[in-house]
Amino acid sequence: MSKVDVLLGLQWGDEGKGKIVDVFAPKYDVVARFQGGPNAGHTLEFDGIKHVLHQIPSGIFREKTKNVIGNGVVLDPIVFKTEIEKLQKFNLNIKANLFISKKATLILPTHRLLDQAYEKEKGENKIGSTLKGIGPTYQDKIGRQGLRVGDILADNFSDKFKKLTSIHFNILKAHDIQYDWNELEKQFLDAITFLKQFNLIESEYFLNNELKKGSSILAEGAQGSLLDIDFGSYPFVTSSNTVTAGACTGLGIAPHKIGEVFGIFKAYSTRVGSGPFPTELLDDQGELMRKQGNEFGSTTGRPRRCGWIDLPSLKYSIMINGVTQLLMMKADVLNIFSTIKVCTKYQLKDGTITDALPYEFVNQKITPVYTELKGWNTELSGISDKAMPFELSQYIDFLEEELKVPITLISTGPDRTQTVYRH
Ligand code: 2SA
Ligand code: MG
Repeated sequence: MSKVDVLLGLQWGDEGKGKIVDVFAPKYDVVARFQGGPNAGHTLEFDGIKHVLHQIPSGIFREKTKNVIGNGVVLDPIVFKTEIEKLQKFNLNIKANLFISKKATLILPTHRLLDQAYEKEKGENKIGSTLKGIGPTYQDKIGRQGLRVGDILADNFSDKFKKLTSIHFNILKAHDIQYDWNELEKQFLDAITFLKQFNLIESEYFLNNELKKGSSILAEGAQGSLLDIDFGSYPFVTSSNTVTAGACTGLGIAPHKIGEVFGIFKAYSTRVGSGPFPTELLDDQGELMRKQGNEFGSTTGRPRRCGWIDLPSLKYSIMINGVTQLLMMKADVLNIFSTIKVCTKYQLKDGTITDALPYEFVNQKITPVYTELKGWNTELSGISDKAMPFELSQYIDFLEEELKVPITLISTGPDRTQTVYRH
């Protein structure tokens, strides 16, 4: 029997998962999403065109790849419809290649309104959510009152929809949120009709049958490990398990069927939304990194916070995920820096030096302890493993030594072709 490889981000998201899934996709028969929803923005670039996918797995551009939206995902039918319509001009065989779990939870327009209301209520302490309704939808799932994709096929769907939205309206009464329900409801019901033409399936059977047939499956993570609901910097996290274990529950795959775990990280760090970020650069260098790396949210356009690489948090992610191979993205963004800093340890408020993440991570100021390395200060386009600038090799060796996992791929630009394989 074949196995499910997992590919996920080890930082706060936007590590470049979209590009890598696209590069890896030809090796896999199936690409599956196991958590998150339209809060994700996976950017793929090829043939000079940039594509941003929110809910559809990144294997959709490959003719022979089957794509699965798993039970762990929260699906917004309205966003889904828009996304499919945008893809129509590329003549992809979407209807044949896309499969959606009946057990995936539906995002209703009222979930988006609730997301807004809760963020507003939190004021200064807001999570900085993407306002896509992610938190409120997972709340309803866990609260056992959510609506699922499979429900749209039943006769009583509109009753269920009315019942849940009336619960939401009661909560919204206490908040000052403006909306035009007639319009939102119409959009939603149109999108539900649209959704019905796709393959709505028991995806756990589908995936396990594919494994029995010997198909190779890639589980594609969204957001990042440090945004995991259990292990991230709670409460500044997303509302799902973004780590490897989430692929088991989000797809119905047994733990021993997990194969390689690819951990993606950027050669530096970024974060969108609120929450702790020990190595954040609030100066010109941070600004330079943002500009150089074009660090703006692909879902919301928000500027991303930028800083140096953070090894204590990477080690933590590697541990929780069981990472077997590391993939380093956006090395080219550091071309312009003559010195590159690596945070190897944290200094806590009481002076303790540690490379572990303390429980109090969220509530105390952490001072990074840096090791400085010389930058390569040269263009990386067209380089190969054999002809890598010396300082870049040194940077990679240093990271491998610290992280104890091989770095098998370096990305030096957004295009499929700007990829260097190692080992
Ligand atoms: P949510 O909307 O409830 O999941 O927000 C909770 C926190 O999770 C963060 N989050 C993200 N961080 C990075 N990238 C994400 N996706 C988009 C992208 C973000 C964008 O790929 O660029 O366009 O702004 C993502 N999704 C959620 C979020 O910032 C909150 O801190
Ligand atoms: Mg992203």
